[in-house]
Amino acid sequence: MDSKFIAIIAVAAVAVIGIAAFVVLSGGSEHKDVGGYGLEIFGNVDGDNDVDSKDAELLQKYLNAKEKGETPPSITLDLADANDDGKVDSKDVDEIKTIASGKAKYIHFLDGNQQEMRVSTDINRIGAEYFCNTELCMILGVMDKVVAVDYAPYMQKEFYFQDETQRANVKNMVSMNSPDYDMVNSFELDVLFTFSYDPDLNATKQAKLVDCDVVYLGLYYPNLLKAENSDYVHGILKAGYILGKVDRAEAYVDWILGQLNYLMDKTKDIPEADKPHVLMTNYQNSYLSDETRTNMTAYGYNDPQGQALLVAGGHNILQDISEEAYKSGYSKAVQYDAVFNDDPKVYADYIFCHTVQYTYAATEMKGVSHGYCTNDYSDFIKAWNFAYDRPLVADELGTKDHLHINSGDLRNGCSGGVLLAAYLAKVINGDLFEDLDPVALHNSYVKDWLGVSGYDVTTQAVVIYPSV
Ligand SMILES: [Ca+2]
Ligand SMILES: [Ca+2]
Repeated sequence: MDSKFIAIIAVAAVAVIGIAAFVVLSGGSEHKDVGGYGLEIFGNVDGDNDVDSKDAELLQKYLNAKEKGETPPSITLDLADANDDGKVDSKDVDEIKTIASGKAKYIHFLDGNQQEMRVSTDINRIGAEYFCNTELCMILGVMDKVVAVDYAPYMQKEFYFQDETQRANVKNMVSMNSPDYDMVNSFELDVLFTFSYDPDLNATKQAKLVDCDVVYLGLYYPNLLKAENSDYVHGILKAGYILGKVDRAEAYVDWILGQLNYLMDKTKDIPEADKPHVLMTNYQNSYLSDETRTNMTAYGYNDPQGQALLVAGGHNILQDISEEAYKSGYSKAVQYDAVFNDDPKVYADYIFCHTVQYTYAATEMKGVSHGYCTNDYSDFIKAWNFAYDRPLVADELGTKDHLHINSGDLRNGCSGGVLLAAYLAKVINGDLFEDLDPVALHNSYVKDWLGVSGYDVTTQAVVIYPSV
């Protein structure tokens, strides 16, 4: 069995892949209790997912009890020093009130790598890396402050920068995997939202970029199965506090969690034996796209693609090939005959092929043109035909419409895998999801959350083939 696996280096996967996210409802001023716990912003002493008056009241009670020598209420003491002066006292109560009112000058928090940061909220020039951070800036309504993006979103600037003047002026940071620091410094950023989770790379960026806070939010880890406590949701909320858009961030998180609950409510009772068997893979650098290759990527339990499948009510066939491979890491390379064989326990009813065109490493992968700036499906159709014609694939699936080629946007945007899960659910469990229209959901994400009006993914984007 060992020979069937080739370890995939996580960093390489990040460079090629990325993450996604979604949403709805214009964010009003209503304060949402988004549920969940563990938001790592200093001042969140009650340990839920916000910094609000309840935290101030709780810390005041704690201080009062300490002063009187009484037993204080339980608080998250590690996050109590809201003003970052090294002490926990009444000034932190005041600071919590200031944060809750949206007037804090700094936000003190742990980033997506658990590193302590204190970031100025005086932000006028934003740099955003990759699709997830760029889309988050759209969602939070701060796109007018984004002055620079890296290669991948820059190549899609017709979509991401709807304002023509801004589109003409936005700077291309090119590869933020190996940045040109002199160039990036010339853009005079106040904050850079990084995509890479490499703490060394992020530390180098912080050291080399002048007067710029380098913030790794952690959007790469949506954890769809426990989304409310994920780095992804916490990253959105942290950005809300940093950018003064808490209500909007909470509304978006509320939408994400609502969509996931809707999907999982319908799929949670499907008996394991009745779940469609699915290979979650990618098209490029694979047996499916290259006659010289014998291996394919299989995404497992920890990857958003594997999690989207579980939300959609599917059974991941990597689990049948190797439980250990399924549970460890994010993906494994498997030999084609580990999937396509006579073993009755290992079979695929469906195959979904993720694609990436513009990478974080600032390269373009040819032959899979897709996304929000093209409606030409010819690459996807060609890929679909090629993959289906590879030996054993047709025998495995039996029907060609059980093979799908899907856009990287479904994973690498800011929908946290929700859109991907919705498309998957419609395809593999359509009888359970007669009332689900993933295209309408996707259009809602674009219009109500990204804020792009007059756009229809059906006619203006390349998302998934065959269409759903
Ligand atoms: Ca709180
Ligand atoms: Ca303090």
